[in-house]
Amino acid sequence: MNNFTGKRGSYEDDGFQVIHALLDEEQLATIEQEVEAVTRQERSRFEEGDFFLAQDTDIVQQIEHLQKYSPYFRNLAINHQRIRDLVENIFSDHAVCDNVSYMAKPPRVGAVVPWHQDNAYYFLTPDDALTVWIALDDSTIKNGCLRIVPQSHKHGVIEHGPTGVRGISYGIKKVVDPKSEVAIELNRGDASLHHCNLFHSSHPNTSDRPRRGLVMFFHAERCSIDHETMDQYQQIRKKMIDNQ
Ligand SMILES: O=C(O)CCC(=O)C(=O)O
Repeated sequence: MNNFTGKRGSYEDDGFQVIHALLDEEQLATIEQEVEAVTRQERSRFEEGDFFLAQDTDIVQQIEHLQKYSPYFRNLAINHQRIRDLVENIFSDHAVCDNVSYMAKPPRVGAVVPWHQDNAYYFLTPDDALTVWIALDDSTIKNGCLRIVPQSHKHGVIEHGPTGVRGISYGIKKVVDPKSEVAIELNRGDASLHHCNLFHSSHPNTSDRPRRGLVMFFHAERCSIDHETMDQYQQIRKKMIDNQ
């Protein structure tokens, strides 16, 4: 495993890119308050598969579709000019935000995220879609930073299957060679962008420090969704959630 600290990556060639200081302290503090406000909402408000506590704790580990539960995140998904400019510059098109999620790894209890490609969840053609992963804490190898395989976005979506992991229920079936992966260490406020076909994962948090990320998924307006495959996946997903 290589440590990519200090290397920014090239979105087009490597399938990822690091953006230093995307958000300032004021914006980060507001995001923290707004995530906190969503976590205080009645649990019954959350749709199935949108809200997960860390196993055997009452600590929030993951919230999907924050934009459904908060006007603040609805607005962030549409109107954050710096994020929008970054993404639309890559797409050369209007960007549509499908999901704003919160992915936390609490100290010592944060779980593994198995290797996956995001387009195995979104079914977009062409594959002009990406994730903006924003660090709310310094994100390091010890606390479970994102790991990626550079250039793995170039060969489409490969076969996925159930992982048994809550939240990231679908993962790449083939074994990923650990020598091909790099860890993306970020400071609080930095972000990484990754292409929707890039292999990525993360390890559990073995440290005493939290590792929280705000994760925004965008697609170019010219994309269309393969609804038939999406419906098949939704049925598999429902079974996976019911079995957990
Ligand atoms: O936060 C993580 O560890 C994984 C995030 C992820 O899967 C994603 O950004 O698509």
